[in-house]
Amino acid sequence: MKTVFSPLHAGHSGQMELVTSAIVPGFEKPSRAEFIRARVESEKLGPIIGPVEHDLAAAKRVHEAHYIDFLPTVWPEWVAAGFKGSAMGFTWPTRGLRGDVPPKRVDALLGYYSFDAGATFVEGTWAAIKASYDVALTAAALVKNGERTAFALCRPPGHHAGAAFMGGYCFINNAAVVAQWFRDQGAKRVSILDVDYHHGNGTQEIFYRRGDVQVLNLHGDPMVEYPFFLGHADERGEGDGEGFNINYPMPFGTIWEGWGASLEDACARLGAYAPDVVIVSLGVDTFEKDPISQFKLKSEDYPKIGRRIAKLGLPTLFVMEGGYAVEEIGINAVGVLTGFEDR
Ligand code: OKS
Ligand code: ZN
Repeated sequence: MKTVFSPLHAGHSGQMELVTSAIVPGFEKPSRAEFIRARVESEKLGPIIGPVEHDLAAAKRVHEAHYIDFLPTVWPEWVAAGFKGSAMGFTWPTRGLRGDVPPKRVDALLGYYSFDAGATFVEGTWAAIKASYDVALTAAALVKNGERTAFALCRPPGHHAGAAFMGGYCFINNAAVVAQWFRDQGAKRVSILDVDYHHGNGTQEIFYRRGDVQVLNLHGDPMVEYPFFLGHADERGEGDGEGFNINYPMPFGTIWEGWGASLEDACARLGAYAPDVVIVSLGVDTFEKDPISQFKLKSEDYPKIGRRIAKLGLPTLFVMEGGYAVEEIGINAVGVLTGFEDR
């Protein structure tokens, strides 16, 4: 299969993030994408091609226009205001505060447009966000034009980004963008299968009231795991979307036995939905050695994921999300893809 990749991701580097009790160097770092790209090459997965540039119209089909227009202004405004370091919010409009009046300072707007301080900007961040979006759309076009599958090696990731907010290393929701793009290109139904360790709260929010995009999410139980405030099993969609959002929260320590059973159920529901195309939000932070996650999948498990998805027999686009054990991230991510190709 073809991989779409842009070197512009590398400018999103050196950003800090807020975690429990500290501000630390971001786990979401350039070496992640470089290890994956190197493994795509060494495994001879197929050609690696650059992205075609797109305007932001496809992003504005799933995100609010004012949010998308805000993103490229962040770093220039941050610098103009005399701020240094990583640009991140520090005040959030939670319950009891006004979420409908955007303030006029960039540091305040960063809080207004986010749910945590995990999506932080440095000088090259906007260029990386835009390149990641272009990578996803370019890979989507390969599948639309008849390839059975393609790999969008996106960085930064996207699944925590909602219609009007960023968070959890995510700015533009690449998987949601391409799902909508396939609909706009004539697909009747699209399924998004999110196998990242974390719940894809942004993807769920974007499609929650829609029956034309099925969203299936396998993840750590939000009672005890980030993003904490969405991803429970009783969230099944609303209105036209009733029954088309399916969550599989799982406990810390989950191994292949339990995880694979959830995947089996998700694939059965996906097959019954009979979408025209499947988008896999491909996170490999389910890995036993992942530094920020609590599942215990082994490298030998990742090809099984790919094989099960391939058995659906549907056009499938893989969109990279999380995974922070950089030494093994390429083995695990490309393991899913070679498993899909059954080799
Ligand atoms: C705290 C961020 C906590 C975890 C973010 C998880 C990102 C991820 N600053 N999502 O799939 O991998
Ligand atoms: Zn994750």
